[in-house]
Amino acid sequence: MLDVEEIVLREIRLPLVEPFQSSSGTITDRRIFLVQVIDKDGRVAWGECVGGDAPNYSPETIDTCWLMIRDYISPRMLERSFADPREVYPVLEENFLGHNMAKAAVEMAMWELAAQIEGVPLARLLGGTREKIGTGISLGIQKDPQTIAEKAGKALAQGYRKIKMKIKPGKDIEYVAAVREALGPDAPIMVDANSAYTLADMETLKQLDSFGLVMIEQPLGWDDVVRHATLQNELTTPICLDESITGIEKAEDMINLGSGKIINIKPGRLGGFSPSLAVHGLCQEHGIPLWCGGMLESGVGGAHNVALASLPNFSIPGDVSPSARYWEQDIVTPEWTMDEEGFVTVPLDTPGLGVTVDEKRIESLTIMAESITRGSEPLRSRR
Ligand code: OSB
Ligand code: MG
Repeated sequence: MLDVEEIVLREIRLPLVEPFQSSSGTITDRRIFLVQVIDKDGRVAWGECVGGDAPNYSPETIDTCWLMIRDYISPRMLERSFADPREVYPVLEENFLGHNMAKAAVEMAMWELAAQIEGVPLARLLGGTREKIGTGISLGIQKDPQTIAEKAGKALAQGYRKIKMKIKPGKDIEYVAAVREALGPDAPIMVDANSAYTLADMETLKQLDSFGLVMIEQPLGWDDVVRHATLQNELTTPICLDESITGIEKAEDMINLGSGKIINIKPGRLGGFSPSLAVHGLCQEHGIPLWCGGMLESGVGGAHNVALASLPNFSIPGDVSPSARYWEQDIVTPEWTMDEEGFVTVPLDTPGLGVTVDEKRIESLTIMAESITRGSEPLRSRR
């Protein structure tokens, strides 16, 4: 039985080892939002909310998530118990639109709590079958084509199995050409535009088609599936949707309209593990391959992503890079590592997350915290 007694929200800040630039902005310090779900027996399960500092990837931010978790999500977890983590998502969906990243942070912690109670690794509770997962890297926009080509070459030599580069108008064709030239014709490279183009950019987008990319991620509008279908008709390179796939119905639309051929699943964007599993099943039925995206998570969110990516239809290497690619020091032990072949090992020896969360370090890094229990008054009723 999942019987939650307290939910603790915490913000910590971790500087990235190098700033990360995409078409939507630059991140230097990641504001990391951790959620602790504590049950009546004192078990502690962790969630990480992937909301960003600004509403430039999705409409949510870390601050809107905080409000939603405190005032709308936590009360629903505290006022009842759950026999199964699959019951959590429907409760969060009832008369509660959007705010997927906020919902996901708690929903995923509830799955981890269930894994602890059942004494199984989270990966296995989710239905994962893999023992190791292929790893890719997402490289930010660099100052010139030579710099990105060097970084991509280094990543390939380190073993990464998929090299993704961010692009935006004006920093695209020459940059991709430089990377393709440096890495050779067979290297698995792809681009991610984070919604920076429109159909008016058709000429540029068609030029991208000539580089043998494994896919083009989210070239058009963040919630679009219609124009992406028009574009996919014009391209031979598969389109992969990220931002646009916010639920099972969007995935169905993509398949029915032909808006893309691959989906990047981020459980935060979808509202948690339950909707992610639903999209996984749908895509498996329709022969749509998946990979697990990343949101510059700490090792806590990384653990959730690794567990999900162990499911069978995650057949493309994910953006689940080792800790050292992001941080000087992660907040879990052991840190996430990658072998020379570009694989991360799925932890299967212990129940739950499979890594130990460094609570002492988190405590010392905490800049804001709030505890919610059954008696807590929501902000909206404070005077
Ligand atoms: O579009 O995949 C994206 C990071 C933040 C927000 C959006 C995206 C990303 C990344 C980084 O590409 C992936 C990672 O965590 O390594
Ligand atoms: Mg993306």
